[in-house]
Amino acid sequence: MTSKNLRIFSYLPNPRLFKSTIVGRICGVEIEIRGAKPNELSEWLWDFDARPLSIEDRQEQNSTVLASKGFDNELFKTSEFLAAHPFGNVPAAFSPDGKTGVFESNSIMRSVARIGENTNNVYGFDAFSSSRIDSFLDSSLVFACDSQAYLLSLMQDTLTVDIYNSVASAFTNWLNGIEKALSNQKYLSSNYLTLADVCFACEIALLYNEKYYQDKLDNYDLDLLINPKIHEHFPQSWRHFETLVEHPDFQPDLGPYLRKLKNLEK
Ligand SMILES: N[C@@H](CCC(=O)N[C@@H](CS)C(=O)NCC(=O)O)C(=O)O
Repeated sequence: MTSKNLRIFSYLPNPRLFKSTIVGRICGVEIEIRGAKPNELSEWLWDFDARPLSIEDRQEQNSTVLASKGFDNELFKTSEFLAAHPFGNVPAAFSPDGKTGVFESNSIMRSVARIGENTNNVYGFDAFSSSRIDSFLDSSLVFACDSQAYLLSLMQDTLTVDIYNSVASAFTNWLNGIEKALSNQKYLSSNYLTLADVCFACEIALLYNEKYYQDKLDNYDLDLLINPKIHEHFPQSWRHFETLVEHPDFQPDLGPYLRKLKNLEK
């Protein structure tokens, strides 16, 4: 039996949100999702009761904040939203009563595993195995910061060679660790599937968005980070990613998302 345990507001689709929906499937946690396409969120009230802005919402304007990361327009964030989410980002999760905000996609995913009572030890089985999973999540966030700067610069047409070099080096460092981990065991943190694998697959799916901007990279004579050489340099990491994408709990999110991106193939 499942019950709605968590509400998440986000732009859709969003691989950072998929971390939670995949773990929701594994752990039998039903998640209430609110949101719309990225360019529609400037017409939404950012609140626990997130919704398309009504005329009254617009007049009230109890809080309006200039967008900072990934949005060009003004966003309507209520003061309650900003109290629950001091960094003001999406995905933004809330406890069912709206009183507790949980932010950062890795932490939102952890909260889903905790609500689902850690089915199949997806978040480890003792203090050390759980902390080891956290270690993978933290090292993924280090890469994700560079990857976000890179993708936003492609979107906003502000890519520089420094940004590219920084993400390329972060990607190599991250995958070196992933490759090493997979040389010892079947999954990243252990011999069974954990949050570390979910995070890994979703961060790669997000990076696939660089494909939309291939022409801009061509202008600078730069390669896509996800290029055919990846298979040669990081064979186990890539096989692992491809196996995870086919997993029945991953496929409903990652399948359609990646199919759309792969249709861009020349
Ligand atoms: N590391 C964060 C990234 C979240 C994030 O930066 N979200 C951006 C969109 S890509 C956002 O909500 N920006 C709204 C703003 O800055 O006002 C996570 O994994 O949740």
